[in-house]
Amino acid sequence: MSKLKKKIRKKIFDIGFDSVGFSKPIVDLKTSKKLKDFLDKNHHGEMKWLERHYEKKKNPKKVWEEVKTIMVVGLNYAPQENPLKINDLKEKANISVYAKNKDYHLIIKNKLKEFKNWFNKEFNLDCKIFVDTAPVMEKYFAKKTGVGWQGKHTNIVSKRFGSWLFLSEIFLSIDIDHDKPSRDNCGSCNDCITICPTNALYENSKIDARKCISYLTIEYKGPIPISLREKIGNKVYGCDDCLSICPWNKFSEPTKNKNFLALEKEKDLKFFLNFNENIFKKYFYQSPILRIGWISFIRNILIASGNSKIQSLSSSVTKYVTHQEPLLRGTAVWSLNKLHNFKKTKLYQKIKTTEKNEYVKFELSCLD
Ligand code: B12
Repeated sequence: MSKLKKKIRKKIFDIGFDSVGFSKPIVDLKTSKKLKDFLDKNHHGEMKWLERHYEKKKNPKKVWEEVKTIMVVGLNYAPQENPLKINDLKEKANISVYAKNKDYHLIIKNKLKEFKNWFNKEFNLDCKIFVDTAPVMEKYFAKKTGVGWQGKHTNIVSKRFGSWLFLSEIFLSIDIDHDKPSRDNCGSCNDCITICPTNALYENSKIDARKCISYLTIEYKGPIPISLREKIGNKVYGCDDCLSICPWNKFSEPTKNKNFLALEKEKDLKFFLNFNENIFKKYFYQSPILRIGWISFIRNILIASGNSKIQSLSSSVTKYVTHQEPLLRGTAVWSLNKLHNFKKTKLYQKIKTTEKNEYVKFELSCLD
């Protein structure tokens, strides 16, 4: 290993990253074809930005012309407890591990900036830093640099950190000897494919994002397909089932970064049903949940409330049946019908005759 590489690696670990690897900035033809196939099948759903990113993803030089080396850095965010336990707590709002504290983008960006400043001073060279939202094939390069292999859940798995690594990249304009790619260590295990409540995963490492609970509760803004609602259970933001079941997690240690540890115990669904938009914004200040907005969040809470079958939630859900936002009216109708026989109520008769919105009328007709 060159002295330069040693020095850079040391700095990365000093800053607090847990894993690092180096690669040439080339995406192989097979991978670009797979990405195209994913897009052609419309498996990205409403995430249209993935189409716009296509050319750049295929060719990192279109992201930064000077790039000669891509460094992938991983940060362990393993939780202290297996998140699968929370699936059974029907009265609780189940928030995915990565969203239980500050937005990881902010935490990682700060660390990457620290590296950038150091690199700039030390070598008088620029570098580019990316986390998540840029047109970079993060998982492909993570595999290529030996940070981990692409598990059947499509995410990167590492022998040391299991399925709990955030990924980010540093583009350098200098050549550094690259690392060997990781070997695939999933073997015959299909636990992640089997556990997925909505069958979003198929074959080896392929996903139809439109079925993924993470997509439905975070990225998708419309009415969640009725056929998938019960499968969402108590999940109100993201899903970790495919990661949590991964047997490689038994080697992982809970993250030492306190910004990634859950800030509090799971809250009751009732607590969030009483949130208005202002309270939502204050409560989720600095959380990734802020990004989906109050309407999507309450939509998710209404679905989880319906799935809870806890009748005492009915009064809190009922107020959304007359809300000005059609998405919330429609979802509340579904939710109330799960909680009790809504069709037998006077309220149902009333809104059945007064509702004008086509989507809400559709939800009402589905109760017939
Ligand atoms: C879009 C996106 C999503 C979408 C689509 C998910 C997906 N699997 O692509 C949705 C919203 C569903 C999502 C969900 C989640 N995401 Co996300 N997401 C992204 C994002 C922004 C782009 C990924 C992308 O380009 N997808 C498109 C597909 C085509 O990419 P791909 O999986 O690499 O596709 C390859 C495989 O299908 C492969 N392939 C095809 N056939 C075969 C066959 C074999 C044998 C193999 C090995 C491969 C293979 O070829 C394709 C092209 O290379 C990345 C960040 C980034 N910039 O990369 C984060 C990212 C992948 N997400 C991440 C996380 C943490 C999550 C969630 C866990 C969040 C949560 N708890 O809810 C879930 C996990 C769900 C899941 N099982 O994927 C992390 C994953 C970290 C890791 N260790 O890998 C990333 C890297 C963000 C980050 N910076 O850390 N995400």
